[in-house]
Amino acid sequence: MIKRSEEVATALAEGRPVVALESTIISHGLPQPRNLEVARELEGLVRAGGAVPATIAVLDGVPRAGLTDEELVRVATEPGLRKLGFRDLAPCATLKLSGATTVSATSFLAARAGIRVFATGGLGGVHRGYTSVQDESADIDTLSRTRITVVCAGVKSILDVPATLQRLETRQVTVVGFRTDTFPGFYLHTSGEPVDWRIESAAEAAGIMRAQDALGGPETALIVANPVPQDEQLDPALHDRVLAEALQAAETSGVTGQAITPYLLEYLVEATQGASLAANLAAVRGNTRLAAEIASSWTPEN
Ligand code: PSU
Ligand code: MN
Repeated sequence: MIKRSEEVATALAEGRPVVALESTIISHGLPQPRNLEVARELEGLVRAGGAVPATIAVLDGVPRAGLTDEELVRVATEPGLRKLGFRDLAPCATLKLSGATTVSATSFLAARAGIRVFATGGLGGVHRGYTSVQDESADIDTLSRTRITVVCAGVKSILDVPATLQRLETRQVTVVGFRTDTFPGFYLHTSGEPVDWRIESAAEAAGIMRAQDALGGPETALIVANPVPQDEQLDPALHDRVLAEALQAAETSGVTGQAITPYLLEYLVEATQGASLAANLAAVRGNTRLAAEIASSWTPEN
């Protein structure tokens, strides 16, 4: 059902490191035409880190792990590409449609394809105003039942961060800070919320993955929370001001459901004249490099 590219299949068969990359960030999270450059750049960063990139998406009903450049172009430019969570995979396959995969669908497909490490920007989570709209990203549910390591800069700061951390605790998802004692804030170096565990190296992340397997129990994820460097973060005052505006604008225009995350991200890019985009990209780049390092530490031969 999942089509692995030859390069990805060979690397996995030979026990060489592979890093999964998601496609929603490309199709729905970043503006065109920059998104295609970024998609290519991220694959290059994985290679530079000694691993094989496996960008994941569904094309003409076929879930794929590892895309050709032509397929990457489709993900970045095809109009009307769907945004797919795990629950959307079966209908998309049956109707032979194409879509970009979120953290939830990417984690599921990566694990099924035999890939253990995945890099993204910021996870989905509990939205502000949860008590009235009950919008909690399916990312959390999938991570509570999928054996995958996700390297991210925390959860998107458009969310209710403390509520999201609480949900991750309830759902038994392991969260560690990479060289930090506080949970990163996506565009911001820190969200100010404490994180219970701190690690200093990719080798320690790989050690935790082995311990997860040795312990058994529910097949939960490991979140490696890697902050955007302080000097590349979005100015916190600008962030807070523009985010308040964005949330207000979303409410006024009645945007909800799947559309809310892309709406807010795009609003921030425009209102900060690209500064939020720069911080987002810095975060994703750092996560991709670290994911390649973790994948390299984790493979059996190392
Ligand atoms: N990280 C980014 N940009 C994004 C996303 C993550 O830097 O666009 C995407 C991921 O695919 C994540 C999704 O799974 O946003 C969450 O969407 P929702 O809140 O609708 O579950
Ligand atoms: Mn949602």
